Amino acid sequence: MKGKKGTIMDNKYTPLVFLIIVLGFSAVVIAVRNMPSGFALQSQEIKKDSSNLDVNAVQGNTDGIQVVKIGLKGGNYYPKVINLAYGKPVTIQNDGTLAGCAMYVSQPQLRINANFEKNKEYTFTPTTKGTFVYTCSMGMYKGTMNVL
Ligand SMILES: [Cu+2]
Repeated sequence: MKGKKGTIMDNKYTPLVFLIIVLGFSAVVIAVRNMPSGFALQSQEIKKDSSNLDVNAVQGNTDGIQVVKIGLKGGNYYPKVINLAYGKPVTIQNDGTLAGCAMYVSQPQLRINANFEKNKEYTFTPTTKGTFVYTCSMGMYKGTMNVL
């Protein structure tokens, strides 16, 4: 007389059913979170076609200032790699394709904290040599700066 058999079955399997639901939900969350990296991989393949443009860098050099235009292409900043001379001022400009959080360019080691929503350009002087990944405010768009 421990109640209906069905109720006992329910009690026994309820945690299992709950676990399956949680695992299923987790799988969906993981799949969605991996989507941006899928796009990034895709964009890297596209960029192979124009690989010499990727390692571009300074588009202008006026009055000793290195002028670099950056934008968004295939889910990351473009050009993919920017080579900069150490100790000389750099002016970063928006090529017109920056949007949303990509307007906020950040690189703590180089003390870059640009806001292209508010300003047309951003000037800084690289005083640390090395390779630095810069990102948007959320860390989702990426680009590389080499200070040589
Ligand atoms: Cu972002």
